Amino acid sequence: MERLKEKLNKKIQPKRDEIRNLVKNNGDTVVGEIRLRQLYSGMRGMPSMITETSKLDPHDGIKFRGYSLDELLELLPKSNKGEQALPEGIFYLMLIGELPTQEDVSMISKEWMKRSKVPDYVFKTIDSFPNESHPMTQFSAAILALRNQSFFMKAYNDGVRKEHYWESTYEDAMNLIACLPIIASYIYRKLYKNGEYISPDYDLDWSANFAHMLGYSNNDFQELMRLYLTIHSDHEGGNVSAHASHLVGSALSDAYLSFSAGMNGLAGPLHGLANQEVVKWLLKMVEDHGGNIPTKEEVSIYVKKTLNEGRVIPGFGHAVLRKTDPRYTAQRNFALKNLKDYDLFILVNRVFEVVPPILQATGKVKNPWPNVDAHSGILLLKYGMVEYDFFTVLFGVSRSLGLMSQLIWNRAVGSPIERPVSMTTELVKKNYL
Ligand code: HAX
Repeated sequence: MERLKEKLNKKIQPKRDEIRNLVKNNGDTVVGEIRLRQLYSGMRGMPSMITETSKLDPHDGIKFRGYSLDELLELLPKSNKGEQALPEGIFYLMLIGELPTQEDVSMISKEWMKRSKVPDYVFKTIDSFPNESHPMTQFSAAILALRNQSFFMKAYNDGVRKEHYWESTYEDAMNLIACLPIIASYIYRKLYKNGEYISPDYDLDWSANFAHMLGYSNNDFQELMRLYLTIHSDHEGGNVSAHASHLVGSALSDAYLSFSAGMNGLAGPLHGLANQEVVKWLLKMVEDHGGNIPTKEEVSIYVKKTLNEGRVIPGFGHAVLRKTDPRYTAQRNFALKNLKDYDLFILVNRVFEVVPPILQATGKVKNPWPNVDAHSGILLLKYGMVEYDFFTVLFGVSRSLGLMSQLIWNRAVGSPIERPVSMTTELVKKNYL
């Protein structure tokens, strides 16, 4: 058994015992109450599942196994070619529950390199899509095609015992994560670079190799990729991509089915697709101002016009957060250091000053502050990646780290099939009013 799997193995039985005892001794403890309004408002605030990898606090933002993003960007091992934390490290933390050493992260980089073998039929699946198909459609379909290699599916068909489910799920999860940069970069090069593909460089870390296969080999872009793939990796269990992935996985669907489901949720404009929507919206604003960066007053008029058209301001608001997203701040810090004079960064800052009071004034928006998607796109544009309809795929590659850690743990502790109860309005009125 490889070292990471061995380490995980040692953590599993104590966790199973902990959960069994907790439920046995405290199973009737009430952990929340449900209001009628929550049934009609997307289950906001309802505690309904366990996710060990990370927890979102409305005011403190995301914590991964108890560590804030700021702390982790300091504490996680870095590449020897830069200052950014490596996403391999956050994966280790989410999976094992401890901070990794430099040796741990290089073990993961090597393991993913070793596992990054994408069968030909997956490329053929991608090739069969017309170029007009959104990159997320092609990404999700390619993940499904990859499913043919599922170790879990094979083990299940061979009658594996429940307590061993996690082992083949671990194999699938690691293989899937390893293959995603190849699949994503293949889609990118097919759509935008005349199908001129770039072979992996096996000496690089996961992010730098991904940047290299996309066709961006300069150090700054690789650093951006490390940051990007770290900060988008997980956002507890209730967001659409995590929840969709969890739900589908709970039926014992394998890692490929479960992750593809998550990606279909991420592809929605209120979730991960918001990163492309932000760029589209910003560029249209510039275009409408004759190619110039609009003034604060002009931004304000533009924002109000968007709202009057019955549209949302992309990149602002959140279902849980009630302050500026720390992932926004992490990207802002990167921009301040590396591209502070970039005109679109100046525009993003202007939008940040203008939008919150306008959203507050509507009297209905619960969180007027920017989320992760308000910032990510312009960083990529600055380094020459201008094909913004691809940006959600980058988000998806990163999200695999969280969703796959969650799935492995769900299998390890034997999480049951998810089956909440739905109501009818008639029943709500009859039984509760
Ligand atoms: N612009 C305009 N109106 C907004 C808004 C925004 N950015 N954010 C919320 N609202 C509106 C809602 O549409 C809702 O209006 P109605 O009552 O007329 O339906 C009202 O304010 C209350 O919404 P809320 O409770 O504050 O927000 P929700 O929890 O319902 O929704 C969303 C959270 C993120 C979906 C929402 O803020 C939004 O649509 N934001 C813009 C899209 C976006 O940036 N999405 C990415 C979110 C982060 C993420 O998942 N990244 O992947």
